Amino acid sequence: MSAPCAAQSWSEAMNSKTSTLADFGWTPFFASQLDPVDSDSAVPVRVVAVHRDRLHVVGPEIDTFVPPFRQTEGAEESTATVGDWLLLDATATRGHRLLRRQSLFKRRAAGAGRRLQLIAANVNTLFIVSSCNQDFNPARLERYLALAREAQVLPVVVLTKADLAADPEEFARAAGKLLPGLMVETLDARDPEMATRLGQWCAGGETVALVGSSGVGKSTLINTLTATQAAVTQGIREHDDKGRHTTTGRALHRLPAGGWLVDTPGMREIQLTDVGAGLDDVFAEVLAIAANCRFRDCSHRGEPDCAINAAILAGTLDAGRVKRWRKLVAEEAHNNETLAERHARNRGFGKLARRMQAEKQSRRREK
Ligand SMILES: Nc1nc2c(ncn2[C@@H]2O[C@H](COP(=O)(O)OP(=O)(O)OP(=O)(O)O)[C@@H](O)[C@H]2O)c(=O)[nH]1
Ligand SMILES: [Mg+2]
Ligand SMILES: [Zn+2]
Repeated sequence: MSAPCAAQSWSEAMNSKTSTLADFGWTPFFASQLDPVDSDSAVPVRVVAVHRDRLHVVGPEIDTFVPPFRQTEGAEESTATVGDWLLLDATATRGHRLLRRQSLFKRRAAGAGRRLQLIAANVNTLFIVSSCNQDFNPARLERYLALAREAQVLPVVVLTKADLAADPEEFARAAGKLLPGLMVETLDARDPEMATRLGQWCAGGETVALVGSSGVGKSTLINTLTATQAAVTQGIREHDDKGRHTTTGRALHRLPAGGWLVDTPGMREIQLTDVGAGLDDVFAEVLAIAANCRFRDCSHRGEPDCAINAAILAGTLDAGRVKRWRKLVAEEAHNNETLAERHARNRGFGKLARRMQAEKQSRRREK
């Protein structure tokens, strides 16, 4: 399984000559996708960075560049992205098959066409970072939770600046209420000890990503998590395929604990779009109650026999949570409305307005 190696091979960076596929995040889920015919000749590699004209892929004893890869012509979602597992062909110089993903962060670009952007695949855990201060905001956390659910990634809420708060546990309790079984950690992001606290999600073969608003301590966390491998965050010199040296930032960073950290601009800019199913998950208890409203299309704004209203009055459902749910559902619907649908709706409205205008005029003539 040898291939042209870069100046500083990835396996060297891994500090071990006996690295296994599992160190790179390989699991039985991926192994089960190999055909018997594949398993002898296939070379599984993980995509650690996507450049315009090539993919940086690594695996045990392999660290190389291959051309961009799309499994199915015309299917954007089948384009290899950061974190993907790709089978190389027998020459180990180009992709041959993209393995099915365990999870996927994607987003629709704003504007006409709303092009699909793939952000990261096969992430296990999403650290949702907020602080024990005025940044703490249940609505924002719920958005990120919906995003994690939609992507099929385990969310963990990381509340930084615990050292500055009078009662950090108060924030942890509030966060814990947002989703049954939600894991919440409060910590000082600058404290090297916290790497141990987050260790279980950063261990060998695990892949983590971070989201959170500006100033909450994402960079601080990354620095603390990667402290003993400062070089990794600075980008490592590599040969490009023409033999020259270039310095490229990797999107997937190796953590000293053995895991992988996603650090791409896309992840930093991710917003809430296309998360319908994720929203239903995060607000499952609200949906369960709404199922008991008398009207299927109840807007829970004072209709008779509204179960949501009743639950709020009975004190079993938080009115703030219902408000946030309604807002997110409306936003989601707006985001997902295609341009064509928006035009159709506007046209429909125009037609209705014209018809009403015409009727009004004919009534006037009749008088
Ligand atoms: N006391 C204390 N300060 C922290 C903690 N976490 C972050 N900070 C400080 O908060 C400031 C902002 O932290 P950053 O790590 O730059 O925040 P960020 O999330 O990367 O922000 P953006 O890059 O703008 O998105 C820095 O001055 C950090 O030193 C913490 O847990 N405790
Ligand atoms: Mg930062
Ligand atoms: Zn209702």
